[in-house]
Amino acid sequence: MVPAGTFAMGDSSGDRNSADGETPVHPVTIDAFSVDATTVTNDAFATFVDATGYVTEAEQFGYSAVFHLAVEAPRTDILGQAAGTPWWFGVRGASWRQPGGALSSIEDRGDHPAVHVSWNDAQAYCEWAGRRLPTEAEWEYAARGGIERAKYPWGDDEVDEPEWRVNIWQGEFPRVNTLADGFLTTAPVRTFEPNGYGLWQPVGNVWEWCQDWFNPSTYPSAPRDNPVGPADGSARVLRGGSYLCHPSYCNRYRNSARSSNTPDSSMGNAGFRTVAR
Ligand SMILES: [Ca+2]
Ligand SMILES: [Ca+2]
Repeated sequence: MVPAGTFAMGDSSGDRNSADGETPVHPVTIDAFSVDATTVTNDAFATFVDATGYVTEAEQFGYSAVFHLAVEAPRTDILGQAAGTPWWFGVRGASWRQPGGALSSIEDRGDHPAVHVSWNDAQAYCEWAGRRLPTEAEWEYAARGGIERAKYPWGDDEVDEPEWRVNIWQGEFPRVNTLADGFLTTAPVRTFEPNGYGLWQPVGNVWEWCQDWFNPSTYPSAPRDNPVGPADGSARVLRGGSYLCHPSYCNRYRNSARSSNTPDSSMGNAGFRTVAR
């Protein structure tokens, strides 16, 4: 359980991306809740699919977004590159079952996060599990692990002090990854050390869907008591960054960093964890 409490939500370290609306820092009070120690694994997602016959949106659409160095598919399955982010390929057949495309599988990745799951897919899993996605405020509160105003779940030490603490990108993004942390794409969910509330890898590894609609201008007037985000919007909140984060490209592997995507989007570096009250 994450205990009830009040915390300072937002960026206190000065590393914010202004366009993402990480400030002002404001006090938020959260009731106690239970949160998964890890993101939902492939094994857990398979149990859900076996029980329900659920078909993910990536499987319905017939393709999903795969990082170029992670593609394991025939060339003819590569449908194109994303405008502005040419390291993302649309790959036919990519899904949670085949995260790199048709020539890949999750056979040895049962304890890796389920990826290529959309916000809508995550909702379906939660409904089956009798749980729900965290609100953005719950996510940040849980990620902080009880340490006030820190940059990371473990405090303010940098990510490689004294050794790698998080699965992000090292080297020259997006072409050369030195793999100093050991992983090009996903790591098993129980890698590195959990934070003070027992959460593994809230930052890094995979982005995590939150319940809220995303709006970068809400913090100045956000409710302070168990906020649930804007009433409507077009994109859902993603938190925590992923194995593709790097200071030169995406320094969002921090407690307060915010991102978003449309609720039917799926990609090889986003998953989710669930909560309940
Ligand atoms: Ca890595
Ligand atoms: Ca994460």
